[in-house]
Amino acid sequence: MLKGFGAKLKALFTGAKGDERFFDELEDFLIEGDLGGHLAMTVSDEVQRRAKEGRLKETSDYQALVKRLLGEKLRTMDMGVEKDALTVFLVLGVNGVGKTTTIAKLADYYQKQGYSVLLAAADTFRAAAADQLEIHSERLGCRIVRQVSGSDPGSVVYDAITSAQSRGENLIFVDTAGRMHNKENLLKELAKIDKIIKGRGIGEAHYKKLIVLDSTTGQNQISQAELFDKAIGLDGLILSKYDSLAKGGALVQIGDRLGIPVAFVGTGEGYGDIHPFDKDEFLDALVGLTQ
Ligand SMILES: Nc1nc2c(ncn2[C@@H]2O[C@H](COP(=O)(O)OP(=O)(O)O)[C@@H](O)[C@H]2O)c(=O)[nH]1
Ligand SMILES: [Mg+2]
Repeated sequence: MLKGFGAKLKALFTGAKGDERFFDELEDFLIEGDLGGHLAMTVSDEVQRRAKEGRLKETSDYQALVKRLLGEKLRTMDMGVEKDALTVFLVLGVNGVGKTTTIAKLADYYQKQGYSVLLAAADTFRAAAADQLEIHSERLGCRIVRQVSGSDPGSVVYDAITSAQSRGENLIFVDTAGRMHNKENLLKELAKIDKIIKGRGIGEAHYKKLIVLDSTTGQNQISQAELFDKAIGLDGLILSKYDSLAKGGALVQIGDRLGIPVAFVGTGEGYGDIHPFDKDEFLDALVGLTQ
């Protein structure tokens, strides 16, 4: 996994350094690490430039440079939530990426910090979706707002916000459909939900649109996210299934291409398997600065 990549990168820097072949090898290695051709070339060229200037001496100088170059491509975001206001997290993404599971994990994460959490079952397109969310709400001991399958997702969101406002709850997670009869329908529906949330008086500071991306599916995730971003605008992304990901470079590539900050990383199916994205720790592991 990540460690293997970092260890190999470190070994590469420890070995032959100066010749042309080394920089080709470095570029190939970065491509294999899922950084994508463009980023791999940029990084390898910059390493070559600095090496020729004689500014890279130790193995750790190489690692630190790559860390810095990749770090420029990744943004993080503050996912702190105010206790005396209502915050809404609208969770988006195509079917199967892990939206519902991620919501359950985040509900647990914030509940443990003392927040009151409400789940809104706005994926009314799939009959089983609200049931899946309800099972989580029972296990976690938090409230859920749901309606019969096929009902208007916007109305679920409206109900949820009204209900949370009257009870003074802190945090709503809105579970959304990842698929409808067609893409236009889905995006239109999401735009409607977005309008309802704003219309209920939830200001920008208390409203985050988060897309869940399945880290095992790579490239086509990027175009999907771009579509959602264009339709309603994204504030952050959550990488799911990071436990099954072979290489960490994909995250850098996704962050670079989308320019959207990384909020959380999901690393398994259990409630505890979600972590705020720690850029420094991630990059240290990626370039082999931690063992
Ligand atoms: N290994 C792993 N599996 C995950 C993770 N997040 C979600 N899953 C699994 O991915 C599948 C789809 O998740 P679900 O939440 O139903 O996706 P949704 O359609 O986007 O709501 C389920 O089998 C989840 O258990 C993760 O971080 N790691
Ligand atoms: Mg779901």
